[in-house]
Amino acid sequence: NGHGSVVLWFTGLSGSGKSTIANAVSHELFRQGINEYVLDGDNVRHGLNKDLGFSESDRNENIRRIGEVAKLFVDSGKIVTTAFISPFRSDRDGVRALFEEGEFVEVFIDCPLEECERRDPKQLYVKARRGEIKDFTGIDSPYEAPDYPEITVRSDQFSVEEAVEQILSYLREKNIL
Ligand code: GGZ
Repeated sequence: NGHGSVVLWFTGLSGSGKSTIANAVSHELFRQGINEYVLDGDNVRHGLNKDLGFSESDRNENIRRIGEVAKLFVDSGKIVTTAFISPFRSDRDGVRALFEEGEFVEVFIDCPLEECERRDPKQLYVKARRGEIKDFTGIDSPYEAPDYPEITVRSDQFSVEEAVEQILSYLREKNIL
């Protein structure tokens, strides 16, 4: 398998489509016989990071650990996709600094808050607006959009299939695939 090893580091609001697009990219890479893995809330926040909540310091630690795990996967030769809000620029830049040039591909899943709130698949925004969940990203906790992401996906304007194609064409262009 002559592919490069990189981390596709997704960042974006809750409900922006990170997990959906990450899993669709994963499915397509797997179909192409590529050695890949997805880290997301389901396999990380329920296990390795189950001691962490959503305070700023817990999010810092969540992202720091995920960055270190992603680094291990990249060292093992995989393409790893991560799907976490990762709201703080300094945390994402700290992860970027663990990697060689070109190994860290920041993928901004850009979707306006109003659209994420309209989708609200888990009714979390409704609860956050009512004050039933506190420190909710975009409501009473900040989201710092990346200044120079390698890829920006406007998930409110393009389909999941188009988003996957946008990401795969970047990987082909950079000779990662
Ligand atoms: C943001 C929260 C919160 C708060 C629970 N703020 O849409 P989801 O449900 O499935 O994804 C969100 C997920 C965010 O976890 P991350 O590990 O990605 O966050 S971070 O990178 O900031 O550490 C949401 C749910 O957990 N959730 N409470 N207060 N999202």
